[in-house]
Amino acid sequence: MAQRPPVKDIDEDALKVSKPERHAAGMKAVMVALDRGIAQGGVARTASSLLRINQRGGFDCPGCAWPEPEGHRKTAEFCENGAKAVAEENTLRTVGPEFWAAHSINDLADKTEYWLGNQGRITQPVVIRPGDTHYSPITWQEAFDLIGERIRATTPDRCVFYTSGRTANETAYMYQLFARAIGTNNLPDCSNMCHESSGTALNPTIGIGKGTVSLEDITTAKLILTVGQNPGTNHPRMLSALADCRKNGGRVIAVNPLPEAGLLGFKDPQTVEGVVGDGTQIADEFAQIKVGGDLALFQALGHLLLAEEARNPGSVVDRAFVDENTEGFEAWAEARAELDWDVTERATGLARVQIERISRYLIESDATIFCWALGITQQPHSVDTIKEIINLLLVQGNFGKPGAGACPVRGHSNVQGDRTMGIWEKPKEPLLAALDAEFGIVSPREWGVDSTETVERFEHDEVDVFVSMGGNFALACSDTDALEAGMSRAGLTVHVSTKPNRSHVVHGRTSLILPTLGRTDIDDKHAAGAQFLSVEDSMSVVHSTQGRLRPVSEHLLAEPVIIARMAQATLGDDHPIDWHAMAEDYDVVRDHISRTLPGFEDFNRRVRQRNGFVLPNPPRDTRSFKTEIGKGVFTVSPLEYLDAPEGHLILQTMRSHDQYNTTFYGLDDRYRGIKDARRVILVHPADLAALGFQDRDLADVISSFDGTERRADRFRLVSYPTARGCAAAYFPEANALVHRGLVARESNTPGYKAMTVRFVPHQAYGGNDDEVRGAKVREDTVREDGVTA
Ligand SMILES: Nc1nc2c(c(=O)[nH]1)N[C@H]1C(S)=C(S)[C@@H](COP(=O)(O)OP(=O)(O)OC[C@H]3O[C@@H](n4cnc5c(=O)[nH]c(N)nc54)[C@H](O)[C@@H]3O)O[C@H]1N2
Ligand SMILES: Nc1nc2c(c(=O)[nH]1)N[C@H]1C(S)=C(S)[C@@H](COP(=O)(O)OP(=O)(O)OC[C@H]3O[C@@H](n4cnc5c(=O)[nH]c(N)nc54)[C@H](O)[C@@H]3O)O[C@H]1N2
Ligand SMILES: [Mo]
Repeated sequence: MAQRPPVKDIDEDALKVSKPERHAAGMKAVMVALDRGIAQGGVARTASSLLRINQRGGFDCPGCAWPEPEGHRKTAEFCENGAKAVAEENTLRTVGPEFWAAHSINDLADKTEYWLGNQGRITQPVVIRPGDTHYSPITWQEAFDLIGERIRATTPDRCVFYTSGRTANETAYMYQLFARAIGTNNLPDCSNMCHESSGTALNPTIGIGKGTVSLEDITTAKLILTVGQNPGTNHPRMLSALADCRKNGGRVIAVNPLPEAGLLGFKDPQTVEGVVGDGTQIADEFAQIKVGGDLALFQALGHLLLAEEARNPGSVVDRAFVDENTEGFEAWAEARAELDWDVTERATGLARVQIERISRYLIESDATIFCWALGITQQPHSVDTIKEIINLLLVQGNFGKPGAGACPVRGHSNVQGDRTMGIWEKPKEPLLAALDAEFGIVSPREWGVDSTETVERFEHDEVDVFVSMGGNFALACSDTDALEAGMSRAGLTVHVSTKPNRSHVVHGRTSLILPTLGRTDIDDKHAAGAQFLSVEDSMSVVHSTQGRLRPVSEHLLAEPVIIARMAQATLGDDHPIDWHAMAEDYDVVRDHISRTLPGFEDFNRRVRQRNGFVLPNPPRDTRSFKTEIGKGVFTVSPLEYLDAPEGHLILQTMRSHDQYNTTFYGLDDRYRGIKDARRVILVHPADLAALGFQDRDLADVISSFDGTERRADRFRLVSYPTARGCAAAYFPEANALVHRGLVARESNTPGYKAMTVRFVPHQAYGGNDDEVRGAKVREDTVREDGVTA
């Protein structure tokens, strides 16, 4: 199956490549951030919003879920990419009725995400019905009536309620309540595609699906391993914490197939040295691992720790902790007793000496933190890999003491909070029982569908109503072609959005776009006055967030109001849940939360405290583990890694520096030296040569899985210092290559970083690349070797 890439509005042949940078941030980052803000929203709006990011009484940065410091906050407690996220939302460009009248669906189908997102904020609700060629305005009431009618006309299991992780706590709580009041647990969310593997590994081993460290721990750790993440781009404020850790004498080890700028070095733009100096080195050790080789690395480290313990009893294993607080040590130790170094080196691509050196760092440290993100969670064996991280932490007693613990670095700014609020397709009985008692409803007990299962539902025409609370499901999930085709056959799709995106274009037979307020917008159309919302960061801190900017249109509704009115239109006015009261005053929602969710007692008072409050975290607070057996659990996993057959590479997909998931701020990936293009694949020069290609060649990419192939065309191969045998492309351009069956076992997270691919020279369809593919072939594209491409 070939994907037709909508490339008309991006001239991919404008690609420029320069040397990757070694430092992240610095003055350039500040300038880029200000430029983007001013271009979108003007000087005053930019200044007003940037000064409120992550400040008390301000709004939580919609960029990422990294926490804010408790004590002193800098005037500018944001990063280049947070500022870009805010600029994107603050834009004064608008998408009103004239836009929808001017652009038919066929026209929009040819646009890239870059173009769509750049059109601006959606100003009023629109609808498209069977036979229509264009979206056209609809009143809010008509839109809600249509939704209510369609939900009532079908069965609850044929309705799906997707959430993207920007949704605030109160909103998420109302949304899951709505789904359950209708009678379904079909609550897939972006977490299914993101850190689901982390929760799946952590719950049975440490009894909580979240990280166990605080921001202070990061700065006081003796050793931090940052594995499978690119903080310079995706969590830039994490770099100041890592730099502080090093200043305090801690060591940082980066494990990544790519030499990411932020991992190697950092210039803190908040300090004078950071602006003009050479910057701080971040990683003491860079382990350039093969994609999917982490489990092999961690098992080898376990082996080396145990070998040292055998030589030097008491020097490595925290005996008291292991005996008292854990279970399963002996079985794990037995499984790690033998190690095949040939296999380890082949699986990891690392030399034995380097793995031994890393093991010594571990042995020398009495306070170790493992940080990880998607490089770990989007592999077939992700859950086992994360369980192996837990084994390494347990054996040295790295829980519930300063500077130690597990740190899954979350993505969307409230993805963790959404799960806490009950957005989960596999809810636990205590949550459902509490909802039933509080609201007098009977929540369904049958589990619902996750993201990957939703793709299958679409494919088998089993979705009558799909509601998307934010996000861009069509592009974010796997198997783009099948998903888009399936989505466009669904009965009704409802997108609660801020800006146009691809999901609006490959919509259901009837489709609604409902424009909403963003994080930075003021939410003051309530009898009870202006409202605030709350979020939970990566380290379980719950705090308030409140926008202050005047929205670009008077027709926007706040997300809680949209949910309440959907619910009223669906369930009628005599339903036991008082939706109106919640929509009018978010304190009412918080009161419900405080009575139904553990850890939220007295929510309304505590959320108004200076720094909010921290949710209970038994491993961190008391070294206790609420697992089935009440202890931390060592687990034994068989070795697994990715091995591409001859002529193939393992392809990972990742974010560029200029994107927020499916939203593109620009076309540059500055730190990696890629400019003005996105359909590129980074390949090691030796692999390129071995495969018979040259730098900048155009290729079509074929992925294979389970005897089937997927194809995505016209990518430019770029010679790049990635690990051997691996390649890297950008998300979402490469999602068409991800077979929906390629998932992490147990968590069902797509294997976005685990594809087996081969390249073939790009073939122009019908011999005319320009006409059929929509891409311009420029005469003046000259490769570095002087050959005209
Ligand atoms: N500016 C910005 N910030 C963001 C986002 C954004 O798009 N833009 N997205 C947000 C979201 S939702 C999320 S989930 C996070 C994502 O944050 P990250 O996890 O940092 O996101 P990716 O860009 O997917 O980068 C994955 C990293 O893992 C490495 N990697 C790939 N495969 C492997 C492997 O097998 N082993 C190891 N050790 N490493 C591997 C890649 O080389 C890359 O450095 O960021 C959040 N923050
Ligand atoms: N190949 C590949 N695929 C991936 C990944 C990968 O690494 N590789 N990563 C996965 C991950 S980690 C994630 S989290 C998902 C992301 O999946 P999603 O969360 O579904 O996607 P986003 O691109 O973040 O959603 C962007 C849209 O959200 C809307 N939006 C923005 N702000 C708001 C708001 O305040 N309210 C509302 N209602 N809408 C808003 C805008 O209309 C915008 O178009 O993608 C996944 N897909
Ligand atoms: Mo994510």
